[in-house]
Amino acid sequence: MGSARLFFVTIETTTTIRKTLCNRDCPDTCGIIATLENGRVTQLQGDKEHPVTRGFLCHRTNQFLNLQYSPDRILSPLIRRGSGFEPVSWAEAMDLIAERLLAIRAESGAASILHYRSAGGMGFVKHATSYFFELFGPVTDKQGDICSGAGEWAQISDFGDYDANDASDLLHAKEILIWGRNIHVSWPHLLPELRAAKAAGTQLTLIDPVHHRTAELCQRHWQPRPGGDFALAMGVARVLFERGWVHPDAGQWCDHLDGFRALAESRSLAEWCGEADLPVDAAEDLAQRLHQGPTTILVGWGMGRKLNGGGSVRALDALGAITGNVGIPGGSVNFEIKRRRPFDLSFVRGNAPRRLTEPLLGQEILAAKDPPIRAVWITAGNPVAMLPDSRTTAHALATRDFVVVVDNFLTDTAEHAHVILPTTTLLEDDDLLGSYGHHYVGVSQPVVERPPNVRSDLEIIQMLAERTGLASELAGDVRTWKRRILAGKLAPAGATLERLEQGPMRNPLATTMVWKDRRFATPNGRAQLMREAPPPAARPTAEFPLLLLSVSSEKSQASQWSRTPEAPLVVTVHPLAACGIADGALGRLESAIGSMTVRVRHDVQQRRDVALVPKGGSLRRGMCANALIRARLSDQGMGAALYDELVRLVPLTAPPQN
Ligand SMILES: Nc1nc2c(c(=O)[nH]1)N[C@H]1C(S)=C(S)[C@@H](COP(=O)(O)OP(=O)(O)OC[C@H]3O[C@@H](n4cnc5c(=O)[nH]c(N)nc54)[C@H](O)[C@@H]3O)O[C@H]1N2
Ligand SMILES: Nc1nc2c(c(=O)[nH]1)N[C@H]1C(S)=C(S)[C@@H](COP(=O)(O)OP(=O)(O)OC[C@H]3O[C@@H](n4cnc5c(=O)[nH]c(N)nc54)[C@H](O)[C@@H]3O)O[C@H]1N2
Ligand code: SF4
Ligand SMILES: [Mo]
Repeated sequence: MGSARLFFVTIETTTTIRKTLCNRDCPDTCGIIATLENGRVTQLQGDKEHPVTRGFLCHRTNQFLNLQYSPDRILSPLIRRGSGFEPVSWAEAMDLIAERLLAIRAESGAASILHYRSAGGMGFVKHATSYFFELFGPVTDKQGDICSGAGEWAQISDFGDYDANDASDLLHAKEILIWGRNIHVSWPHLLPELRAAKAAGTQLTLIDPVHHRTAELCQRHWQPRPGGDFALAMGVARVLFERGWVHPDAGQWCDHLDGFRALAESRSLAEWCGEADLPVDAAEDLAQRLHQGPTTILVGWGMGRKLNGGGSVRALDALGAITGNVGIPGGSVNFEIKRRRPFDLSFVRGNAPRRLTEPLLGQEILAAKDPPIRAVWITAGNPVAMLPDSRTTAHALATRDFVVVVDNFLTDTAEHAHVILPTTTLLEDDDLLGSYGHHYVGVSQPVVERPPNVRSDLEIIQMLAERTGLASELAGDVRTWKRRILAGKLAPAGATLERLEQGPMRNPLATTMVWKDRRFATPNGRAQLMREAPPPAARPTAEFPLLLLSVSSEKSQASQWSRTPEAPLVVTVHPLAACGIADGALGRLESAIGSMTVRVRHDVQQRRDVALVPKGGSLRRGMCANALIRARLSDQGMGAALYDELVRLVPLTAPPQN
C-alpha cells in the first residue's frame, strides 16, 4: 500500500475595501464600506467616518447582497418574443429601440412618447435621460409627485419654498413633535440625533394613527384618526389663541393671522378633537409643547398622501409660524431638505409639450389623445407596483405599441416591456448624490465590477443618442457629466469633483438655519397662513370599516425587497377589527377596486379603523397594496391620496363582493 499523500492548495484571498454612497430614495444617503474578496462583495457596512451614517446601515441595505447576487438579476438585454423574453445583444436591442422610437415620432409626433423616471437611483447624472428625451422630442413627461407633492406644495404656499435644518439643530429643541413618521424604518440615521436630544432632556411626542417602534422612543404617543391631523391642528390652534400662547410678535412675520384664527374658531375645541378622535387633552398637550418650545415639528410625508394632505401640512406650518417656532435654534417645521438646490440641472429645461399626472398615470395614458401615448420609456421605477390602481397602470402599459424598461429585475412593470435593458445596482452606481434628510453631498463610485452585459443609465441613453442623431449632445464620460452638474454652484464653493471623490462633504452653500430671522421665500417675505379648510379625509363606513395604510417597512425599499417576502400579504389589525379571523389565519382584504388573500396579524396597539400593510408589494404574487388603492389626487400638489382607501377584512369563506 503506497503512502497516502495529502496535497494542500493555498488559495490566497485578496481582500479589498471600497467606499461608495447609497443611491436609494432615502433621507440618509449613507456612506457604505464594501469588503470584497476575490472581486466579490462579501460584506457591507456603514462608514464610521460619515457623520450621518456613523458606522451602521439599515436592514434593507445590510441585506442588499441578496439582490446584488440574486439569480433573478437581469444580466443581458431582453426582447419580448411571444409571451416570453429572449436575451439579445446590446446592438440588437438598441437598434430596435431607435427604429421604433424614430418611427413612432415620425408617425404620431414626439408627444406620443412618454418618459417616466422615478426614484430607483437618486443620482443626478440620471437626469441625462430627461435631457435626451427633451432633445429627441420634447416628449410627454410626468407632473405631480407620488411621494411628497402635497407636502411640498403646502410648504411652498406657506413659506415660499421647502427646506429644513440640519438634524444637529434638534439638540436645541426642548420639544420635538414627530408628526406622522416612522423614524426607525424610514429615516434610521435620525435616531442617534433624537436619542441625543432625548438624553439632553428634550421631550419627544409622536402623532401617528399607527402604533410602531418609534412610539417607544417617545414620551407620548397620540393616535389620531387617520387624516385627523388637520382637525387636531385646528384644536391646538384654538387652545393657543385662547390661552394667549400665540407669539406676541407673530403678526410681524405672518400674513392672515386673523383669517387663520377665524378658521380655528369655526368649530369648538371638542368638535375639532372629536373629528380627530382624540380627547381634548391631546390638543392641550400639543399646544403646551409648542408654547414651551423651542419646538421642532418633524412633518412626515405620509400625512400628505391624503385627500386632505396639503391642508394638513399647511396646518402644521401655521402652528409653527404662530408660536414663533420657525427660524430659531430648535424651532422649525421640517418637511425635507431641498436636495436638488445646490446642483445645476438647468440643462433640463422642463419644456415637455404635455404632462401626465403621476398618481393618475394609468388612466391618463389610456385617455391621452392627439396624439395618444404609443411608446413609454420607464427608468428607475416600478409604476405598476408603486402607483395606485396597479391593474390600470399594468393595462395601460400592456396596450402600448412599444415599452422600454431599464431596471435590474423583471418587475411587475418590466413584465409589460417590449425591451428590458439591464442596468447597474447601487454597488455599481457612478453618480452625484445629495440628500433630503441632511446637507452632505458626494459621489457614488462602483465598488465592484458590474456584470459584463450591464450598462449604466448614462451609457444606455448615450447608445440611443448615437442612433438618433444626438450623439454629440449626450457625449461625455460620467465624470464630465458630474463636473457639469457641479459647475454652477457647488464647484465654485469648493465642492469640486476631485474634492467629493475624496469623500462626502457638507454642502458649503447650505444655510445653518432655515427661515433665519423669520424671513421667508414668499414674495413679501412673510409666512402665508391658511384660511380655508381642506376637503375631509376618508371616513370608514359600515361597508368598509378600515382605512388601508400601506407604509414603509424595514425589509423593503418600496417594491425592492431584500428577500422575496412570503406570500400572502400580511395585514396587521386590532383583534376586534379582524372580523373573527384568528391571529395568523388567512382572510380576504377587499376595497372598492380589488381584493386579495392576506394573512391576518393581530396587534392590540393598533386603532380599530386601521389595516396596516407594507407599501411595496408584488402584483404578480397577489400582494400589492396598490391593487386595492384607487388613483386619486391629494387636495393639492398633485400628490396621491394613497392612504385614504377604505377596505374591509372578510373570512375566506365569505363570497367575494366585488
Ligand atoms: N425602510 C424603508 N425606508 C424608506 C422607504 C421604504 O420604502 N422603506 N421609502 C423611502 C421613501 S420613498 C420615502 S418618501 C420616505 C417615506 O417617508 P415617510 O412617508 O415619512 O415614511 P413612513 O415611515 O412610511 O411614514 C409614514 C408615516 O405616516 C403615518 N401616517 C399615515 N397616515 C397618517 C395620518 O393620517 N396622520 C399621521 N399623523 N400620520 C399618518 C404612518 O403611520 C407612518 O408612520 O422614506 C424612505 N425610507
Ligand atoms: N401604496 C403605496 N404606494 C406608494 C407609497 C406608499 O407609501 N404606499 N410610497 C410612494 C413613494 S413615497 C414613492 S417615492 C414611490 C416609489 O416608487 P418607485 O420609485 O417606482 O419605487 P421602487 O419600487 O423602489 O422602484 C425603483 C426601481 O428602480 C430599479 N433600480 C434600482 N437602481 C436603479 C438604477 O440605477 N437605474 C435604474 N434604471 N433602475 C434602478 C429597482 O430595481 C426598482 O425596480 O412609491 C410610492 N407608492
Ligand atoms: S437605504 Fe437609507 S438608511 Fe439604508 S443604507 Fe441607504 S441611505 Fe442608509
Ligand atoms: Mo418617496
